[in-house]
Formats: sequence, C-alpha cells, structure tokens
Amino acid sequence: MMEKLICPSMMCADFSNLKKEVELLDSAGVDVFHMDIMDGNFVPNFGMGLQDFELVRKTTEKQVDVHLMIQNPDKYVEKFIDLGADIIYIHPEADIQPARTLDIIRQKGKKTGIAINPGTSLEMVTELLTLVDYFMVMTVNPGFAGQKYLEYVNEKIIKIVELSKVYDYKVMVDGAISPEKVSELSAFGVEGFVLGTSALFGKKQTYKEIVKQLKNN
Ligand code: S6P
Ligand code: MG
Repeated sequence: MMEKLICPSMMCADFSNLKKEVELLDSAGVDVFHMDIMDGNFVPNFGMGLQDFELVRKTTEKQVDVHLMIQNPDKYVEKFIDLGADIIYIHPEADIQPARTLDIIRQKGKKTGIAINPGTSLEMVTELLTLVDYFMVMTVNPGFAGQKYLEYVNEKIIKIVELSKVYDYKVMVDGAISPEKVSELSAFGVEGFVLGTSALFGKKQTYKEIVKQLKNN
C-alpha cells in the first residue's frame, strides 16, 4: 500500500500559538501543510491570509500548499508562488480559464492542483487532467471546518482514483476526514488526506501519536 500523505489544515490550528503548532506538526511527521485561503465570495467565509502563509512558510522546510477558495484564482497564483508555496490548488469552478492558470503554475516550476466541490462532476474537469499533479476532492461544501462528510462523493472518488492510473496525479480528499475515513478511502486508493477537527486538532492525543496511528492504519 502506498504511503499516506498527511496534510494538516492550518485554519484548524491554535492561532494564539501558530508557530509552535507548525513546529509540533512538523516534528510529528506530517507531509504537507494545508493553507485554506478564502475570499468571502467563492465560499461564505474568510480564511487565512498572506501573513499566516508567510509564518508557516518560514517555520517549516516541508511542503506547503495553498487551497485557493477564491473567485478568479488566476489573479493570485503568482503571489503565492513568490511567497514560497509548493503546491497550488485552484477551483476550476472559480476560474474562467483554468487550463491557462495551471500552465502558469507549471511554468513557474510549482506543482499544480485542482480542487472540486461535491457538486462538480468529474466530466467538468476531464480536459484538465493532463495538467494536474494533485486532484483534491472536496468531501464537504467548502468554507468551514467541522462539517459532515458527504457520502455521495465516494462514487466520484472511485472514478478519480481509476483515472489517476492514466493521468498520473495524486488523489487527495478534504473535508470531515476522520480516522475511519482515512482507512476507508486509502483502501480505495486515495493518497492524501487534509485533516482538521475530525482527526487531528483539539484531541487528547499528541500530534505525534495521531500521525503515527493514521500512517499505520
Ligand atoms: C474548508 C477547508 C478545509 C477544512 C478542513 C477541516 O472547507 O477547505 O480544508 O479546513 O476540511 O477539516 P474538518 O475535519 O474540520 O472537516
Ligand atoms: Mg482546504
């Protein structure tokens, strides 16, 4: 079985202690720091900002991604690349020319990602599949932590995993991912897991204990 990628959703971290949180997660063995950027427009909430991104970026050597839950992400991808993002997720639903934006990310030497909402079909993004390194499936309607997992998305996840063998991208999931979902979805072939309140933050166990258990389950 392939190694699971554990991606802490930093909007769920303790903001009064963000630097320490990054250090603890880093030494606990997480793989990619996940930064949710929201504009109050594409999603009904505001997320992390540039200063938060910069703090996380300078505190860890690990990969940092940005999940752009914003309208017209093409306007901001270069900003985040300049600040040191390794992987940029755009929502094709929010970009008039997603293929152009993905090309720009690749030209700049960074990894491309698409994230799709629960209500977006795979067929909407088929033409983009040769352009993506990471395909993130939203398993909640994006905007908030602490929601309920949407089971109907499973059917789409299975098809996306199947196509990953042809197009060679990593399949990621984001939204209400509990330890049970990590085992269930990794058995389907999902490789990466964005973890928030359902599996990682606000628990009695340490980050190290949780990450170890999730990697082995
Ligand atoms: C918001 C965002 C996510 C959440 C994460 C929270 O939709 O894209 O990354 O922060 O899914 O996880 P949980 O376990 O609280 O639902
Ligand atoms: Mg996210």
